[in-house]
Amino acid sequence: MKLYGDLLSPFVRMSMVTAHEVGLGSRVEHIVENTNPAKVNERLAALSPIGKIPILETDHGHGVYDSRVIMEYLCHVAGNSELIPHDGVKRFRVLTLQALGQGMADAAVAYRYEIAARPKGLQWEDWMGRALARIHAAQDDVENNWMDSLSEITVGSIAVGVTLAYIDFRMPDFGWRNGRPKLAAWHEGFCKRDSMIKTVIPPR
Ligand SMILES: N[C@@H](CCC(=O)N[C@@H](CS)C(=O)NCC(=O)O)C(=O)O
Repeated sequence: MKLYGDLLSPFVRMSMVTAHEVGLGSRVEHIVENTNPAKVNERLAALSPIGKIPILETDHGHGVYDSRVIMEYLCHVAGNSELIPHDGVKRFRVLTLQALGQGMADAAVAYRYEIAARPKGLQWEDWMGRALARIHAAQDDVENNWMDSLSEITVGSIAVGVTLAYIDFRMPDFGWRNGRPKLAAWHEGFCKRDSMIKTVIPPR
């Protein structure tokens, strides 16, 4: 299997962390591929008309995307039913936590594009403010309502943990730990996991 993308993308890193957590780290070849939201990347476009990273190319040459589907695919290949439990109540709790972590990543990436990629005259202040508000609301929700679920390694805890690491890297002054001591303590431990150490964002 090949996984296309840059570990700087939280969605790519979530996929690679999942690969390591289910024991497939050595079977997934990571191929560094960058994207620009205003340009087509032909290599990625051949595997996905959407052209966003990550994309996983299976051993049969099929493209699997997006990160949510890749994470499930990896659990399926590994025969792992812990990261996405089968049981109804637990399953949808985990999948909702994953959506919460990925929604936070969507807002953080959108904010980043707005400040780093969009020409100054075209930036929209209210829209950027809304993205930041979404990130804060997601973090408050995790602190207040999801700490029990974070105690287990699932696609939900991976999505939240990797997104917070992305925010630390791209928005170091965001200060998300202020007023969120439980989340801060949990994240410190999460970042020490082997899967996080093996996927650390290369310096640039
Ligand atoms: N929902 C997608 C989001 C992926 C995504 O937004 N990837 C960004 C990088 S972080 C990307 O490829 N951007 C390039 C583009 O928008 O063309 C997923 O979960 O995989």
